Amino acid sequence: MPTTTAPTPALTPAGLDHRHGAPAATSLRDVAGHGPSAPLAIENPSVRRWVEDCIALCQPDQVYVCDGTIVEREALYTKGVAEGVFVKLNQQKWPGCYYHRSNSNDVARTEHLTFICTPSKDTAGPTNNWMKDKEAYAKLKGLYHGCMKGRTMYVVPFVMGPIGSPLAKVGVELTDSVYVAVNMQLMTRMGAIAWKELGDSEEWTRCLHSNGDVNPDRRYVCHFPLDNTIWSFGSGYGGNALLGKKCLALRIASYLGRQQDWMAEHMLLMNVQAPNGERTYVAAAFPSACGKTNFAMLIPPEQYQIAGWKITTLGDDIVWMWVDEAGKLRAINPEAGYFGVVPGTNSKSNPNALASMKRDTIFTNVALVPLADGTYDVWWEDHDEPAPAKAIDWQGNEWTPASSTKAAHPNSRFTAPMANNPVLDPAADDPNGVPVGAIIFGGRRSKSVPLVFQAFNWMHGVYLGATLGSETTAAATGQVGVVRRDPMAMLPFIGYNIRDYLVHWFRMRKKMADCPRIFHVNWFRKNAQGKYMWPGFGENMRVLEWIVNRAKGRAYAKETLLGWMPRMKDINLEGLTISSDDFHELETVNADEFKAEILSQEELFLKLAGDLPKEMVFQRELLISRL
Ligand code: GTP
Ligand code: SPV
Ligand code: MN
Repeated sequence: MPTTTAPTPALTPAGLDHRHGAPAATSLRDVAGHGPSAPLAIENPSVRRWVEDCIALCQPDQVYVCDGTIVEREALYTKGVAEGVFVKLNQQKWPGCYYHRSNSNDVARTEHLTFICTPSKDTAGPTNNWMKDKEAYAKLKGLYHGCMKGRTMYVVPFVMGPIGSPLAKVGVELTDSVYVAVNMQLMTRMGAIAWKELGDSEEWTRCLHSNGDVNPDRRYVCHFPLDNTIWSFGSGYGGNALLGKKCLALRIASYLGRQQDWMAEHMLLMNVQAPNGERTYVAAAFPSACGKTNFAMLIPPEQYQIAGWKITTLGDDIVWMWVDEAGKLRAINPEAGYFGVVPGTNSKSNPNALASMKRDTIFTNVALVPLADGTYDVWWEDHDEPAPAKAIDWQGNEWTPASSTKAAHPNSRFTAPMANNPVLDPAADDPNGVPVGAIIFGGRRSKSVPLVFQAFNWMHGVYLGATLGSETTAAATGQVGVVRRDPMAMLPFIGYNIRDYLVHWFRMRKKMADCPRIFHVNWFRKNAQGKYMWPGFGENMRVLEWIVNRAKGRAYAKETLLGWMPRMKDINLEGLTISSDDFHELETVNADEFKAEILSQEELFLKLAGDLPKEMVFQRELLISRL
């Protein structure tokens, strides 16, 4: 386990500047790849053997081993443009930026086609789709057989986690998608650096991906946690295809973390710096499309800026945490880029996200806007600029402001290197990570759930996380807007039995000398008119200030049946036009509504049936007795 050191002070972490300085090791000719029988430039014997096996199975025409250089990236874009995978955007307005439109049947994660594959169903548990590992291998081998004929296989070595971190993990993804190869270069520490990190080790994640024929009837995202292996077929989209992200850094990593006493969580990681220079690192778990990227890049209201408050970002989607020798919980962000929701992003809602996507970014499934000079611009709903007179929508159809459909898909995304973020935290690339001062859980709840409250203690906090409810979003296919239980915002990402996952959370407390305080937030409560009652975004700073002060043992809170809650005067509302009636409505806990809430938690309890950790039963009893 790493030792505790101060964060490194460099603002642009070494190796993360994707624009300059990378050695030009690749020529344009090389990116065309080599015939499959040519000797592979891979030194690690276990990787070489596995790649050879996959070549024999998938039968690509060409094999290309990625080195991660900027020259290579340009060559991959050039190839992608020639193949119609990418459209180069107007380079004056969007330097280094490209556009991609995925198949319209392939625009979000497909949770019903995502499997945990193990010998026994109990390892996967009641919340995952399960396939027997042998059956899954046999079924997918049939699909992979010859699937890369006429295509190039890209060999993508990558590291999840800052180089040199004891938690850093190497993966190798084989893919027939040039889009995936370039995305992996933006999202991970990709290329030669991964071979160096790996050395001769046989401990690395085997990631095999093919777009196949992008047919939802032949689409599988299969995880083999016992074999450190991921096989994904038939989808080119985000979490289904960029296998370092949800598949490795959450599903496989959560399984490894349970065995090795660390945690992989669907969380953002940020630093809150107070006017006196005091730093508090905050990790927050919100389900997909519920505000992690926005919160991680929060711009404090002007009065906070003047007073000297600063927010800096370490990560926006995934956090790995462990307990150091001093008994403190520490965290790193395993990723090196952002794969963020685009619609709704503008200079008011999230200027830092907007700045992050100004250059060297891939836009997926937004609207494409042809310009008079033959070049292209992009547009999306709630853009700063008004809608263009004419655009091509995410399905490839002509779109005008009069169209009744959306120009950009609600789950359209940008891929940007995190080095682009103007408020990137200096410790974002520190292998020793940062100490976690507070953990926040939050969902999208239009009713019942108050703005903020604090758990009584760790055990209660784990219960709050475990029973987290949220209305579903466009980030996964299926119905949008229905409340589902999403424990720790990890329902789609726990790589093993949820019973063991919850026990792991409870037990982690015993390793810590002192533990982070745990909070629950809801930015999405609506009034009777259906309007959000809380302004959200930058104004969330006001709630964050209270959280930080509580975590440091400074702010007041009253005891309620849900937990510790601020009174109106405990939150700085100066400059906000929120009446005391509105604030009380926002923080109201209605006992009858909470009875219904407890009943709806049964959905989760029933799934866990006889396997419910006893801490969960007791916390539930305590809550009921407080009602
Ligand atoms: P994933 O990348 O899917 O994991 O999503 P995420 O959790 O990073 O969510 P993101 O920050 O991209 O926000 C998703 C949507 O929530 C966007 O449409 C935002 O405009 C909206 N949103 C984010 N923060 C707030 C907030 O404080 N209040 C309101 N009302 N909406 C918000
Ligand atoms: C999410 O859905 O939580 C995402 C996007 O962060 S994806 O990488 O597609 O899973
Ligand atoms: Mn996410």
